[in-house]
Amino acid sequence: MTPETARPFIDIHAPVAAALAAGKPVVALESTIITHGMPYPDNSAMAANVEKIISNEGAVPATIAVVNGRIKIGLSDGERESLAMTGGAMKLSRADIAFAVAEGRTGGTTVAATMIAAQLAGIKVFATGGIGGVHKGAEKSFDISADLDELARTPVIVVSAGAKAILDIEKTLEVLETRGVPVVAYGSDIVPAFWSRKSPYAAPLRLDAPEKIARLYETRAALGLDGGLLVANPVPESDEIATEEMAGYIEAAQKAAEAQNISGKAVTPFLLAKILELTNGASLKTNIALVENNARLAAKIAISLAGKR
Ligand code: PSU
Ligand code: MN
Repeated sequence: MTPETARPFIDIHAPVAAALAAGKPVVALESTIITHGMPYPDNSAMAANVEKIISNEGAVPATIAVVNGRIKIGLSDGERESLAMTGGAMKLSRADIAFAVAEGRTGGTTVAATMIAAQLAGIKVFATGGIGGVHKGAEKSFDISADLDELARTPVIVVSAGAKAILDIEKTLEVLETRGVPVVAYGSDIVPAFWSRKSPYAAPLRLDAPEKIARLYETRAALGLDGGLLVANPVPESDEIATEEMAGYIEAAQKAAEAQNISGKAVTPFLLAKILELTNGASLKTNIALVENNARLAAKIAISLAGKR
């Protein structure tokens, strides 16, 4: 798909189209976190709130999804609410976004599919919670998220709280390095672990200002280096759950997944739901806080990039 041939399949929400035409800052948001990552109505409130945060920062939010076969770049309040309520939405990555379009289906876009759609629309910055990565036990299951390959090929800045701690963070970092993806910890020497501010791993790169992240992105483009940039933004201290505390919940969730033979696309949503249950909702509160924190930083990066032209 090139932007030209993709155009007939894409609907750009009016405020997003206006911002893009004027060179104003736009921040893309994913929707698997809405359809598969959080329960209703928390997902709906989170999605609306994150958009508001981006607007308040001075950028234009564009929540991306596939609705009845249309690639939506930005949703109206009503479209966003009905997506949050949809029971049967697909989980769309690079492998199945075209299927959903061709078959007129509805789905939430993962980090990978959201990057693809953002790139088609000309959006350079994208905020999420945590990226997919190398699952624990991947040496047996081969379960490695398509998000990693997408980061290697599609030039979009992805602002995350690191890789979800349900993953093998060390192997995830190794794959990102092999595939040439810069991993930049924001204001930290340590890679964050989603619900916790710290993992056991040193940050491959560190930057302390949104302008510096924008400059790194432009420098990579100028050097002809393909692919995206992963920003790992630690969750605010007041919202974190300590690494040691999370470890127990993660292990229990993993055991439950094994016992119930959960595999493939179902693994991440299952683990997130299980952890929510085990933490009595505390993990969800943290998840929402970190997405909001990432939206704020993504808006600042987009503003810096827009100011450069
Ligand atoms: N971050 C969250 N919740 C989520 C996800 C990310 O806070 O539900 C989603 C993202 O869309 C990510 C996907 O791309 O999980 C990864 O799924 P998989 O491991 O199957 O590639
Ligand atoms: Mn997977």
